[in-house]
Formats: sequence, structure tokens, C-alpha cells
Amino acid sequence: MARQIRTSKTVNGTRTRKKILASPRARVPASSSPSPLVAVIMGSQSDWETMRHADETLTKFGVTHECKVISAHRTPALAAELGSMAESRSLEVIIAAAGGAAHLAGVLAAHTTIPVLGVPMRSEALNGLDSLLSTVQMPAGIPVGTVAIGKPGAINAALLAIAILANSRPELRKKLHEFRQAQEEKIRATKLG
Ligand code: RP5
Repeated sequence: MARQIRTSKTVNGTRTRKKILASPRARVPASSSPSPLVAVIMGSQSDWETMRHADETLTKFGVTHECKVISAHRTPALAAELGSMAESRSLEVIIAAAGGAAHLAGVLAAHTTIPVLGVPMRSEALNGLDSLLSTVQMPAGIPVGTVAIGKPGAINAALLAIAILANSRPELRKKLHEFRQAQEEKIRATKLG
């Protein structure tokens, strides 16, 4: 039986509480920020173990966001609705994660002009090569910015979303500089042997 955990955090001054399950396939949190700037969408519950790293990165930078499971092929109407409503909901970036030949990022991008970042999931059959190609190889006209397969992609999609938001938010730009500085200091301080 999975253990239930409650977490509480402050996102842009708003206190939020969410429940997660501490099992290997923890549930996507049911709650989200009141006015999310970023939507983190994934094709299946099974993607959450990877995409929680995008959630954690956005939270670390204090960016309001929501996390949802929406499938391009299993809930096509929901995918169309999320994409179509993105601009009127003032979302500024969508992160879309899917595995196999699912075209979630491309489908969402077809319904909106806000930036869509695709995260290919590591798949069982082809180790994520299928996910990578079905996300990255969009025909000209409907762009999807595709990042690396799996956890590095989840983290980088969040950092890229933050960089996009930082174009008009100096406080986020400052946090990005601090983040880079901390990374650099860590590497410079590394001693081997
Ligand atoms: C895709 O199919 C999902 O994004 C997931 O990566 C993959 C497998 O989904 P499940 O069979 O685990 O639900 O749509």
C-alpha cells in the first residue's frame, strides 16, 4: 500500500498543499497554483516519476505552475481544450511529456501559439528513441522545442521555461544567474581522489 504524504509550499506568495503517494509510481498532485504561468502536461501517470523533476525545478524557482495528465490519443478532446484555452488562461509556456509514438507536444502546439517544450519519455521498447523522434521531428509551421530524453529533459524543460519567463521578469533572471553560479562553484570545488 502506498504511503500518503502531504506537502505544503508557498508559490509566489500563495500557500498550497498537495497530497502525493510515496510509491514508485507516485500520483501527479491533484492541486495546482491559482494562476499558473506554466502547464506541465504528461501523457500518463507513468510519466510522473520523470516529470516530478520539472515540477520540483519550477517550485524551486517559485514559478506558479500546474501538473496534469492529458493524453493526445486517449483524451484528445482534453488535449485540444488545454491547448486552445492556454492563451486565455494566461499560461506562458507548456511543457509536454510523452512516450512512444504519442504526439502530445505537437498536438498541444497545434492548438496554441505559446511556446511548447517537448520532453521525450524513456520508453520500454526503444529506450526513448521513438519518443524523441515523434516529439522532435515536427514538420515546419508548428514548432515544438524538444529537450533531452527523460530526467535531464524534464529539468531542462523547466529551466528553459524559466528562461522564457525571465525575459520579462528580472527576479527570475537573477535566480537563473544565481543557479548557474552555484553550479559553477560546485564544479570548481570538486576534488578527485
Ligand atoms: C504515452 O504512453 C505516455 O506518455 C507514456 O509515456 C506511454 C505509456 O503510457 P502507459 O501505458 O504507462 O499509460 O502516452
